[in-house]
Amino acid sequence: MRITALAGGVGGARFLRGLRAHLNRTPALSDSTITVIGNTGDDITLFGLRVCPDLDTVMYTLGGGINEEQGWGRADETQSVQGELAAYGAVPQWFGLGDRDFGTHIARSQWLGQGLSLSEVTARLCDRWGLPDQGVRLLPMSDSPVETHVVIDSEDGGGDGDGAGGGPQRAVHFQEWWVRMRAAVPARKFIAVGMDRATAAPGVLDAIREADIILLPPSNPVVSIGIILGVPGVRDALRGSVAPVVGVSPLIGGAPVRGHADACLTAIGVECTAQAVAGLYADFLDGWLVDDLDEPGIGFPPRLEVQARPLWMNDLETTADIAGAAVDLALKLRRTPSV
Ligand code: FO1
Repeated sequence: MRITALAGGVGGARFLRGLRAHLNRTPALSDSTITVIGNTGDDITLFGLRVCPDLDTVMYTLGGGINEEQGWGRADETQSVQGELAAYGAVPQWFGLGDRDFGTHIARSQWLGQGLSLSEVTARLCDRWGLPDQGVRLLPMSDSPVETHVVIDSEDGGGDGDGAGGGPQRAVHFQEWWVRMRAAVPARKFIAVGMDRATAAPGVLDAIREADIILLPPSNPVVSIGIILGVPGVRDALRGSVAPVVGVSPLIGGAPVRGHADACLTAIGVECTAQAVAGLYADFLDGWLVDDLDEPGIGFPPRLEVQARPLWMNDLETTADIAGAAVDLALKLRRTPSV
């Protein structure tokens, strides 16, 4: 079976690892392939190197190299290079880059500099991590650079405003808002810089059109899934897909499982509920897994098949069960073509 998933960072990557585990333990599905369409809106250039956090998080998590307790970056890390950069006063120092992780960014930047596309570079990096052997293909959503920037009030986050609030605004890179400011200052708007010139990377639209089922892992609906949906053609392909689209709520009982999805949803004026997130996807979503804390019968878009089950991805086994429930719901929706 061909599965296509749109994924962001840590939550998405962990779900995908559980999905692979579920497929491997299910004989009828073990030869299934997974095509991941990865968010590149979090990408940032630091010290002359191109860093792709969401692509790397999926790659390291599936490849077994992830720093498990952080959910991002490499296991067994050291910070010698960052220490040297700090000694030279090279900035920024608020984004933690380990020595092993630098290897990925140097290789990526070298190959991009030689004219390879981000897709080609990502495929090379994933080869090392054995993703093809797992039947997993990781595609950047676009080969042209797209960066999420966040509009905040100038006086916030150490700006030069007059402190009176409602004054002038400024835009900061998503990573500065997410990491340095810990998303603690109100985001007034998210801008996907470069999206107006972006096209879907090779294979992205076909991966949606040719999928047997399409899954939305519990990634951030605004700055991960939402950015991928902004790539020309992606949303239309999802709307027109024969394959059922099943998502997993990133919110449990009205709170994000991790990260700052609540701050992101507030910024776009959307309630922090499983219902409201389903509403963001209502034009293409067929099925939606919510936690038992969220009442499946109330406030969801009509015709959406909602199922409640525990959604805490505590360990690989539990995550495989959640992924299995999403696959089973999609297979059920495949059998009952919408009238
Ligand atoms: N997140 C942090 O909270 N602090 C960091 O210093 C940090 C460094 C970092 C380096 C490489 C990488 O791939 C991810 C990193 N992240 C860090 C996580 C990153 O901000 C998020 O994973 C995504 O961009 C949002 O999903």
